[in-house]
Amino acid sequence: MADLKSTFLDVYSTLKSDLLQDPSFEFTHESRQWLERMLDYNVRGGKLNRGLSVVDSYKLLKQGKELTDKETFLACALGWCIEWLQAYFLVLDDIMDNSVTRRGQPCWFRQPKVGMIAINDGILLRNHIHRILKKHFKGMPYYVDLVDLFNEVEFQTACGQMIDLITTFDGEKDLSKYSLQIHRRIVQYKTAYYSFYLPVACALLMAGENLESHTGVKDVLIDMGIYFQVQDDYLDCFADPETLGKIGTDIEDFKCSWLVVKALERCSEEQTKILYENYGKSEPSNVAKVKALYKEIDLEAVFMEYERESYEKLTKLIEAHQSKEIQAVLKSFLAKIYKRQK
Ligand code: GPP
Ligand code: MG
Ligand code: MG
Ligand code: MG
Repeated sequence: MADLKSTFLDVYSTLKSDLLQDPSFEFTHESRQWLERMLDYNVRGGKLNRGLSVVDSYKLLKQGKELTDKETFLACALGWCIEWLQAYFLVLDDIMDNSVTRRGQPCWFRQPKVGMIAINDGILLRNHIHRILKKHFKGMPYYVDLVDLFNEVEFQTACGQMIDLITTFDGEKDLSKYSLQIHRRIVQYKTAYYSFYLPVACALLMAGENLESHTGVKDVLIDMGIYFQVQDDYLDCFADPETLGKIGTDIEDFKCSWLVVKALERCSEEQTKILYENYGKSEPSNVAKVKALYKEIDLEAVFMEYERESYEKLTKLIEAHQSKEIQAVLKSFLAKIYKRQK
């Protein structure tokens, strides 16, 4: 495993150096330096779960057969395309959510001398995906499907992000419109497709499979992605920011978080009033009241129960699958996220 990670990181260096020498642009020393700093800051420092799982999944689909050096490189490069996509989303999401830290450091746009240049950096990160695909996959029979897949998933994510944002302020702040159904729709689109379906879809394409014949796999991955974002919502409020690497902003941002939906289900009339008065305000005293309320109605226990149930349900769905290879791919995903602390 340590070995795979170091191979994966070597591929990052290769891809980065290609991008810093991209013949379609005449780099100056300054612009090359900016780009290198921006990439190292935003692309390299995550958990790399999404990227590494492309390689893991591809190996499992190859039934444990030793990969050639070329196959390993390509699987890693595809994994990095997802990491680039993630970096692009996070740089922009942090501006939109007015976040403070990410991966244990200030959000990129909060760096002195960066500010709103971060928007253009996000656009560049997005373009890099297609520079990488073109350079390394252009001759492959699955190239068009790959480009189409990235475009499709990016579109779904941006639509999810749109509803995440517009539900927070639709003329006025109104908690009564928040429900589990709306939450599910938001997180399915903003998180599940790019975080769970995309890595497996990449591995399937590389293995020569047709994505249309794997819709059952897609459904399980989407459910797993929803569970993953519920964890993200939970951690936003209850995790130690030091461990999590980011400071939560969901309460301040009036987000349709799983926690607020569950709170609305469980609050007494009195407690609902407190929630309405304090949710979506940036003053620390308002945020503290919401957090105290969450503790009072024991949302931590509600989440633990949800987590247990989700694990059981997902395991059953996975075990119903005919192919042992696919089962192994899905189980390795679930094992990586179950009871995660960050
Ligand atoms: C996670 O939401 C969703 C994204 C990062 C997708 C962003 C999509 C764009 C098109 C920019 P989140 O805000 O809960 O994530 P986090 O808690 O990590 O900020
Ligand atoms: Mg967001
Ligand atoms: Mg965010
Ligand atoms: Mg979040």
